[in-house]
Amino acid sequence: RLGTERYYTHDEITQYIENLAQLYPDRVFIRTVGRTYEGRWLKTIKITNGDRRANKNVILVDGGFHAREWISPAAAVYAIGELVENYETYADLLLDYDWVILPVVNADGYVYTHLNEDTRMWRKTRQPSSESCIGTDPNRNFDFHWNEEGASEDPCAETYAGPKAFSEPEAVVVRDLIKSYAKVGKMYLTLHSYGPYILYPWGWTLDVPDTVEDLHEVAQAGYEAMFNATGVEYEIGPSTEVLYVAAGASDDYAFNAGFPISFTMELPPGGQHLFDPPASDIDGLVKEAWIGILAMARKVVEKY
Ligand code: 0X9
Ligand code: ZN
Repeated sequence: RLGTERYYTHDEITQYIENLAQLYPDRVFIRTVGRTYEGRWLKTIKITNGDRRANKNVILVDGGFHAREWISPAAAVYAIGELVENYETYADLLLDYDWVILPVVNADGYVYTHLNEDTRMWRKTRQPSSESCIGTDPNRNFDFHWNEEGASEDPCAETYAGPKAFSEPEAVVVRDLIKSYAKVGKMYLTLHSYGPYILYPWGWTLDVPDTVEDLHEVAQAGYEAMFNATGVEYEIGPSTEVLYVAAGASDDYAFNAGFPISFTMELPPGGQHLFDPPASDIDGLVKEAWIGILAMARKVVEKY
């Protein structure tokens, strides 16, 4: 099992999930779901109870949309470790639900932030977007209110929406995952930093969905579990109200596609640039986040 004493590379994380599938071939499955711009393979890990039942409900989790938000893949890796290694503890959660986790969506960007101090704060993908600038914000690249408020048309901006919706292969991968689980998917959770926030739709408008009470109830379960465990106070609410309007993001796309629960969970800040908690903070942050994720998943299992 990967520890929480340091941040891992994309290769290490991929190796780890492949090892798990070899160790537990009857209940853990790896699927190659696409390739990044620079040619890295993106793989999901599906965690089941091994009963091989088809069409089970799904909780879909991703991390590493934004390259510099290293605590996000760390939280995804911790969730994977818990679900696989402590699987007896979560038997109730895996009875009718499979978990599908893509720990590092923007693998090219993640690798780039590992190069040196100067590249540490990179956010976007690595596909050239103009003569002079590189990268699109993968969380502005989805074809749901694409390039509307809170997204930029400037290829050099940190929130560049891309030349067209789904110009980024990494966003296409997440789109296809969302679509393939649109019928059975009950919760979509995309891990970011920094907050601490649990954000629910909409993020493209100040309007809220009809089912805002369901969204709030599940988020509240996460809030309470984490508050009771550590005293942390995640702010919960509609994305646009709590944070800002940002159209073309994956959470709104998943919610619109049919996931009744869709959250952006932004882990707490840390470090010099607030996106870079020191390695010594990883353990506390990811364990705390897991308590929240677990409480939200239990609420989802109870409701849907
Ligand atoms: O701006 C983002 O993409 C997210 N915040 S971050 O600091 N990690 O970049 C928030 C996205 C919230 N969701 C929507 N606005 N739809
Ligand atoms: Zn982010």
